[in-house]
Amino acid sequence: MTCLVASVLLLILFFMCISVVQHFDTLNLLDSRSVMGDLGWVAYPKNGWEEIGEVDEDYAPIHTYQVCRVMEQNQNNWLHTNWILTEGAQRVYIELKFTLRDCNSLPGGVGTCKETFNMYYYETDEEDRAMKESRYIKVDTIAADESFTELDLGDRVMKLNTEVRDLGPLSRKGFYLAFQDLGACIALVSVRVFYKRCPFLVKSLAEFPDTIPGSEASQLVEVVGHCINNSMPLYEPPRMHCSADGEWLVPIGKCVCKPGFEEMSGYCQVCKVGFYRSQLESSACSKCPPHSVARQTGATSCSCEDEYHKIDSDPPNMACTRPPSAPRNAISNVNETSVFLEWSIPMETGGRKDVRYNILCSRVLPDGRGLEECGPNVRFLPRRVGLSNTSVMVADLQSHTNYSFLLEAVNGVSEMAKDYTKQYVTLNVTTNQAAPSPVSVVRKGYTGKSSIGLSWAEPDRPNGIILEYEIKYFEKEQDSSYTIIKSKETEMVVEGLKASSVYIFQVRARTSAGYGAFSRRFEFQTSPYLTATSERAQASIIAVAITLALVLLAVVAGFLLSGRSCCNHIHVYLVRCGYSKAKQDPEEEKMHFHNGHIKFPGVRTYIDPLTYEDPNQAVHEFAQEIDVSFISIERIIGAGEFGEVCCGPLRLPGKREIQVAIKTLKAGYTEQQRRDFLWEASIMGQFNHPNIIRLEGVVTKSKPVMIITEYMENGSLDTFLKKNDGQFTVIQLVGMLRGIASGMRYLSDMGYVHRDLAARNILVNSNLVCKVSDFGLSRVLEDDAEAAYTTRGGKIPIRWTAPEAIAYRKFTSASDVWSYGIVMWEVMSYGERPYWEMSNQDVIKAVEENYRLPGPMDCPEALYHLMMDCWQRERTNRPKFDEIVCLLDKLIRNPSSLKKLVNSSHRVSNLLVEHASAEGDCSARTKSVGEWLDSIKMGRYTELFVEGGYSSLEMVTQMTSEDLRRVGVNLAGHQKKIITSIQEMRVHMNNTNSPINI
Ligand code: ACK
Repeated sequence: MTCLVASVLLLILFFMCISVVQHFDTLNLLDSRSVMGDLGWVAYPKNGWEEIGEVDEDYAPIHTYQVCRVMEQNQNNWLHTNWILTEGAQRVYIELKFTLRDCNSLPGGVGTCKETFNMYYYETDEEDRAMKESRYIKVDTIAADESFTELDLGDRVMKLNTEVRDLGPLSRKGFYLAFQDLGACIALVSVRVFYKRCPFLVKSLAEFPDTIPGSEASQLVEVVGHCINNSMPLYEPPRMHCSADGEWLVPIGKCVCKPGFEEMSGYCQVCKVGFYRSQLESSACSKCPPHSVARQTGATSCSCEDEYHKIDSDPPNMACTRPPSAPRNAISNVNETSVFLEWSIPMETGGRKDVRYNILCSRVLPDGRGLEECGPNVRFLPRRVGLSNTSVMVADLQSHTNYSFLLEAVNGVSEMAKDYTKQYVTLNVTTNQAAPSPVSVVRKGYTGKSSIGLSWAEPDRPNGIILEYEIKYFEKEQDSSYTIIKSKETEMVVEGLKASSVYIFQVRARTSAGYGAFSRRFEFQTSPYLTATSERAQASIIAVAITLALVLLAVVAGFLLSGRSCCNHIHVYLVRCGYSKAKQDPEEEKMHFHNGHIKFPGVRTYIDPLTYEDPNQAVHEFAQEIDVSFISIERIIGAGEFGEVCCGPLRLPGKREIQVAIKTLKAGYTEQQRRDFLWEASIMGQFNHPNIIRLEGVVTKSKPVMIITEYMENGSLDTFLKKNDGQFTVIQLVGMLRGIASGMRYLSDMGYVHRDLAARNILVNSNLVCKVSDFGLSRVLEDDAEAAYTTRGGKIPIRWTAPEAIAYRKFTSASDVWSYGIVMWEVMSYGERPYWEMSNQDVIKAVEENYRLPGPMDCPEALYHLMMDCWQRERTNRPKFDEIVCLLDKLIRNPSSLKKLVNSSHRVSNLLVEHASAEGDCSARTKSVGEWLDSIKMGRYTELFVEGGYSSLEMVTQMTSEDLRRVGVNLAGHQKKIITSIQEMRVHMNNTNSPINI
């Protein structure tokens, strides 16, 4: 026995030379090797475990406990540690290093020899040296991976075992460990007790404190970060999740420097004098734009120099501006009593694009007696003030009259420039043809309760052939609203008047020279009685009223029968208000209705660059021109549609150097190709969101033309996933999906429909942040009638596109949600091609027949349910992007909800699954009786079912054939079809314990 003990000791000395590597994430609660004095552990009975007092080569004590009573019966030797404080950890790890003797190699044979020992623990809030074994709970039986023999001792071959066990959830202040030997030959060389911790971290300007993981191995502890000095949260407070392994996972949100500060080397530095930073979204302080200054550090905006101004809606990076100079080259063109005025834009626009023109019209009084402002009868087309074009038509002037027109240019800051003398250009004009002279007398004819007959004589000087008369009338003292009717004759009956009321009438004649002046006013009163003539008129009014009432009734009836919802009522109301276009024109609908409600002014909306006549203007409205000398191209990273995609540093003066991606337009392009290329920049430049690729600017003033965007180190998502197949945790994948959904929520809130959402169009940066990119395709689809089948890639992205968008180009945020479902599938299958090698035609057909992609391998059921919801045929049933973000957040917060994987029957690799969608998750909707009957083409019985009291599917599943007959399903074929479906539902409910969902 002494020999055995000695050999064990030899081995121990050898082990002491092996240094212990400690992970920085772990914190020791006990390390028997680092205790300098006596360990003070208690052995019972005394002749069981014994401590071997040795020192290593540095004379540090080695605490080794050994026991080797293998030849004796009934061994029960206990070794208790001291009280170990948990320091708040709920789960601790115990690392044991020990050697164990192989029983077979013992000289006397196996005997009672054991090759295992037991580890126990006892939790307590205070020190308790009573050591009652009954209080101890067993952690595990520890066996050696390798035991040593006599031979090993001879060869000095080391067979040190290391075993780690974890303990939790712990809830007391401390605990004891105990080792029970039942007759083995063991040397316990070291015991280390530690816990894991997510270490203090600064990420995206947010500090996350040391965090102890939760007690469950799968639990993530959400920690809200604290923004560092002079920074603040962007959109939402930054969050990280501490895993049981002491790792920080799934960063959400971030901090950014406050306005007036910029990020430099992980800190927020104040903007220098002459620089400013106004928006949280912009990254660095910018130099004050022309004609503005920042005299203090930390400026959030720059103030304008004297005589220069800005209006609230001017972007912060816009120069300060001045009012414009006068219009130039004004000319007039007289046509009878109309004048067409035309001019050129002012020499000096004041640095603004919002130059508008106002016209002041004056009539020169006869004999040069001065000027008189043109009255309200003169018409200006399109209008008199706020003209954006450089021409106007002035009509209904008097003939043979001198006029003076003042043309004035104004812009957004004209009102603010109080001291500025307005600059005009004057045009003098003489009309050249005489209009008829005024009608001198108007007579009253027969008069009824609601009508008055009028007659008049031709003007004294018609000055040509009279084409028609205009009769203007209004109720006396109500001249703010009047009516004009026309007549070719010199008499007419004015109808629809009030009884016993006084009306004012005026008449004027029109010839090819224009209108003459109105006659003076004539007052006539309607009668209080019904006359024969007016009775006729009344009768016809009643007839019209009845007809109108009938038409209205028919409309309302049709409306109710068609079962429209209250939303359609809103539409009728809008039609009446003159918004009928909103319904007819899908684009208009987009403008007026946003997410089901009217979009209010002030909510930022995406502006279609098409609304700009000049595409160049659109580009420069939304994208900053960058001087090519600030860019260095370092290498080519890919091939884009219009030319190579490169990367390199961008060094803007006064700004930190950043790495950018550079899309180039290849030489020999047509004007159309240049426009199409820059189109993307006009769109991208309008967005500002952490999950949308950021546009830095454009180079259009030199060749090649370039679009500069932020650089995404990991390239496009599909390639990235294929390269890293199986490398990410589910939580990391969900984090990526959450980012994409958040970007899409922003786009849909802006009213922008992407139309080509796919993993290949998502870019990934070094922090695994995913950003939506590729804003080029949408226009092509919009304009090109053939585009459903010929987009720039040759085909519409059929596999990613919702059926209604393929069938009739109904592209909406809901069709983007369908594509998002496909992206989810791509992500969860690490970049697999949707529908594999199926042809596009087969894909269209399968989707049409309600087949859907099966769940990817190892895909959490909750995610697959969400995908299936995105693929609802009825687009209004698909979730909205904000619901998707909300759901993904929920899953991230509660990762155990991701544990249940998709049932293998939903993962058939060569078959698609029939669409029956989510069971029991928060996004699933319970199918209604009507929807179920529709799905089996028995929709005609919906009303009978509901009237018969079967209003839910739960009730329907209780139905018998007799019940069916009772509600009124009499045809045997129909009964059979419905009963079969009910039986299927019963099976489904028994299997899933959940209601029937669609
Ligand atoms: O998959 P990739 O490496 O990522 O190859 C394509 C290629 O250019 C053609 O589009 C890559 N690419 C495009 N934009 C960027 C960007 N902003 N950062 C990094 N790579 C980009 C894309």
